[in-house]
Amino acid sequence: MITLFELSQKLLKEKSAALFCHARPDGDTIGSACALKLALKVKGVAAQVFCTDPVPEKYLFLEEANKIITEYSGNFSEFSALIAIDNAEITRLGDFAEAFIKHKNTYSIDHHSSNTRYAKINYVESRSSNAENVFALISEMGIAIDAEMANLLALGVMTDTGGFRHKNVSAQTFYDAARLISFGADMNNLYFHAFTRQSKERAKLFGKTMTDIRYFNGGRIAVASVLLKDFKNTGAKQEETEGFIDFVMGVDGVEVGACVMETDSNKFKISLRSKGVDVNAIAAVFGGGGHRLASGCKITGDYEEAVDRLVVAISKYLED
Ligand SMILES: [Mn+2]
Repeated sequence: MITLFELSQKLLKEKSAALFCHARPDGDTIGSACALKLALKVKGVAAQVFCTDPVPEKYLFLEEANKIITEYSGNFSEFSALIAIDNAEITRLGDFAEAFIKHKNTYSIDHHSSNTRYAKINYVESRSSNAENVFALISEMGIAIDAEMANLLALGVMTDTGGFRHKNVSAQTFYDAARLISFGADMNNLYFHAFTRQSKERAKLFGKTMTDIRYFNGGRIAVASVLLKDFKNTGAKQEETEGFIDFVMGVDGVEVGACVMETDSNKFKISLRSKGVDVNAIAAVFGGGGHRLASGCKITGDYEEAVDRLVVAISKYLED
């Protein structure tokens, strides 16, 4: 693999760069792509950030997030380099994947150990967030980190660690976060926008959903359901159910949690979480998958039947 120093020297020789976030963009891909764009501009490398999907409303408080381009008719040959940011696989680039494959000078800067090395130049370093890789890269380029860059990078660190709560948090995470604060990152404001603030519609849906959590197997399995009528009654959007499952997992005694979301009439998208049981195997029963402690699947049919099938499948994996 290319070293950070070699990567920094190569990038500084580029004339222009198109940076790509991944599909359904999160704070890490947005923050690290926008920060690198600003850094490259300081060194005279013209740069633009692209994303196949729209930026979630909650990140639009950051000026740079508003400048991310989602519709583009060009073929990117006018850019000397294409850089994928936080994309473990080429398919994550969505509509831009084809142009990326065709371009002769491509980079991938990522922190997923599963990265498939689809670019010509791959810099993959396993850190808690990709923002930490970009932070190290910008520092290596000899660029002074300003408050705007620090904020963008801190957003990445914060969101990919679930607000410094996930298992991926290390001393290095806090060390990088501390330095970003010293460069002007406003952690309180970032946290508020990334995790606290919500629409009235979402607050209403959240309250209703948690009031009606259903428990099975003596409370070891919890099922939170969000049906089409709940979206209609509250006015909340499907993407606003993010974080629901995490709340369910905090309930005492719950070992496996499921969030059953009706996406279309009698079509359910299930998110599964566990404190030990292999929910990847449970999701596989329904043709889904993911990780051992977090996975997902889809079930079609009557709601009660869907919950029934799901609970039966989970019960088989619960140890006595
Ligand atoms: Mn990431």
